[in-house]
Amino acid sequence: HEAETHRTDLMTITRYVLNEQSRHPESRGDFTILLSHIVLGCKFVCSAVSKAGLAKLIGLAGETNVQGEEQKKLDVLSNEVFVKALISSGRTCILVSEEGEEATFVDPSLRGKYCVVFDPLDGSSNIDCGVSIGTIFGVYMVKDKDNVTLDEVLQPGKNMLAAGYCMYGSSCTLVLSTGSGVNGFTLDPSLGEFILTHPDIKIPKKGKIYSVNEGNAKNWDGPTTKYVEKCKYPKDGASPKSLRYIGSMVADVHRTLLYGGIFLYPADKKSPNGKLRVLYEVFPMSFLMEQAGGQAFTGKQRALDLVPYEDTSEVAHLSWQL
Ligand code: AHM
Ligand code: MG
Repeated sequence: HEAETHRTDLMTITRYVLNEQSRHPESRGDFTILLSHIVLGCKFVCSAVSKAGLAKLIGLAGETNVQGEEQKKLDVLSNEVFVKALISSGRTCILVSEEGEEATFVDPSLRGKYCVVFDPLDGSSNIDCGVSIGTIFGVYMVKDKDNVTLDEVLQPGKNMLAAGYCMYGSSCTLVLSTGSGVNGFTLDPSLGEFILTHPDIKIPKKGKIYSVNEGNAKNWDGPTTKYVEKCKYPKDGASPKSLRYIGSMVADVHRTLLYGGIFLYPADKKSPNGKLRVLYEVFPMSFLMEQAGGQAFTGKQRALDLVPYEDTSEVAHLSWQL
């Protein structure tokens, strides 16, 4: 049957978001435009990452090219591409990137109503060995774009309008939530389009996997140590859980979303607030987790209730409960 071998009705990410938008008659397509610029950034990074192994040969980020010129590192390059794409969308007013020391305030002539917080290339320790890495982003909306201050992005994660990540792995997958569930889109390289492949993602109710950097165990607190011990030596006769840890948050979270289980980066004696950054790591991922039916906690409270401080290096202990 032809329809089974060749899908002929392709739900692209743009078509999907336009459909969603048509349910809000007041919407004027601004989010669709913003998203198409985020998607452009993701496609660029995907292409650059897939060529990274050839860096020495063709002269890519972080290496010296054939002309002997030092190339920009992949994370710096990715950041520049995202910043330029977001500004040129004409729909943003503040950008906060993991790569930038300070927030970028968009020139009034190009200003729009969205604030975007993002980590353009997360999982830096995995870049040079070809392991999955990703981009993480979250979107806030301002009330008055002509009068913006940093306070617009120093809001709890529950005020985000949308969040997502793109994973550069065996395939390039973009997972997005605009506040009504979570959907996954996979890049078809021959079309250059993200196609809906994972509609309405829900995290499995039970999972057999825990995901944590156990190398930090000597610095953990009592409850964390006890929890992980229980994963390995369950008292109730259940089978022990499996450990999977990539060290790329996007990949570890993606697996957790699809297979279930728990991912955690607990606080420890060395980093009393944990390692992950609230604004562009914890919030977007917690937003997606909740939208997929899961939970995200700091150990003390719901992660999305945290209020970030002006210091954008603010971090939090994060865990997703089973
Ligand atoms: P990065 O922004 O320097 O890449 O660090 C963030 C990454 C996350 O993707 C991942 O969850 C974590 O660091 C892994 O840290 P560790 O290597 O300490 O386990
Ligand atoms: Mg990061």
